[in-house]
Amino acid sequence: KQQKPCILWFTGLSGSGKSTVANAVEQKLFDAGCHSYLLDGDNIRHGINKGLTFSDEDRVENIRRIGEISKLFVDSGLIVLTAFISPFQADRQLVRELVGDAEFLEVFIDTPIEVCEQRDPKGLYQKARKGEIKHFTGIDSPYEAPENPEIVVKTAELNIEQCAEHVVSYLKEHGYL
Ligand code: GGZ
Repeated sequence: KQQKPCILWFTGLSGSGKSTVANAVEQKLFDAGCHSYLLDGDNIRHGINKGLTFSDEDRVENIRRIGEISKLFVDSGLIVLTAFISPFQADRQLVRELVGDAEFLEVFIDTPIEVCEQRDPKGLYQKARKGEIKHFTGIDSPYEAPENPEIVVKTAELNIEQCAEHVVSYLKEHGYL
């Protein structure tokens, strides 16, 4: 199966649907016979990045390391999916420069914060509002939306299947699949 290695760099607020859409895209890639790898909080923040906090400084380091790891996987021929808030434009830009513009596809999971807060799957927004969690993205820590993302996904308007199909269509139309 032909595939052009690249990174699908998902970015968006907590509860925006990054992991959900990334998982659905990965399933579609698998069904199409592609080799891919998904990096997310479960295999990164609990593993190699254990010990990093949610301070601005540690978020920068979190994303830097994820960028380096992603590059290794891309070099090995995989389609890499990453699902991190990655709140800072400058850090995402650094990863883009590291892996190369043609290999870096920024996927903005564009879900309004009101919707994310309504979903609140882990009750984190509620805790952040009460001040029980500090530096929570969108509440008392910034999120810088992408200025020129390759792909925009509106999870409040489309279902998961439609969101995943939108991403896969981009890959097909631009010669990655
Ligand atoms: C944002 C936090 C925080 C704070 C814990 N701010 O919805 P989740 O739970 O499963 O995903 C969020 C995850 C964010 O980790 P990332 O590595 O993606 O962040 S970053 O890219 O900014 O480094 C959330 C949980 O961790 N979480 N505390 N203060 N999200």
